[in-house]
Amino acid sequence: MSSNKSKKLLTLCLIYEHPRILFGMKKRGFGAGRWNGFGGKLNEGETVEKGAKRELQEEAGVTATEMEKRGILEFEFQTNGDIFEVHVFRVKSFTGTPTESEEMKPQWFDVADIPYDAMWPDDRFWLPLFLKDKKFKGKFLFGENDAIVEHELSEIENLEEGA
Ligand code: 6U4
Repeated sequence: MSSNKSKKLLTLCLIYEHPRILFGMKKRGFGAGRWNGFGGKLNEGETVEKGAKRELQEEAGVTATEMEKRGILEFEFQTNGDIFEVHVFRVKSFTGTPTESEEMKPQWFDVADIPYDAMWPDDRFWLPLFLKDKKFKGKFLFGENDAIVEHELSEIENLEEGA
């Protein structure tokens, strides 16, 4: 009967090679119709890094050869009580060519031309920090129509696992 739900861990990978950044148009499921990074849930027993790399491979068809954790974001949805902890990675190098998958249509964008209006509304808060190579931690509370009701965001020096 309790409406308490446990936090679900998700990954989010952004390939950023200044001045271009790769987003995928999500074709189905959670966040469909939005430009997003690549990522998703972890498989059982998988580390966060491994899960991030696997989802990038599955959704964009490329293999990360150098990646770094840049942020941890918590998203809470008032409408259904879902809480996600999203670990955000910067992919600095990769092999392969971004290829459309069943879930995502990849496209390069110039950092001066980021399609914020067609992205999750939190992205315009934290993506500028990501693009400046900062590490960050944040919390976003979403209400009706995925509008942000409350948020906090800070730059940090160290990202501890699971914190
Ligand atoms: P499956 O079961 O794999 O089809 P799906 O509905 O595709 O699940 P999921 O759960 O695999 O989605 O992954 C959701 C993705 O969306 C993750 O990479 C994290 C990302 N994401 C979730 N909320 C976000 C938000 N508010 N802002 C953002 N990315 C978000 O930029």
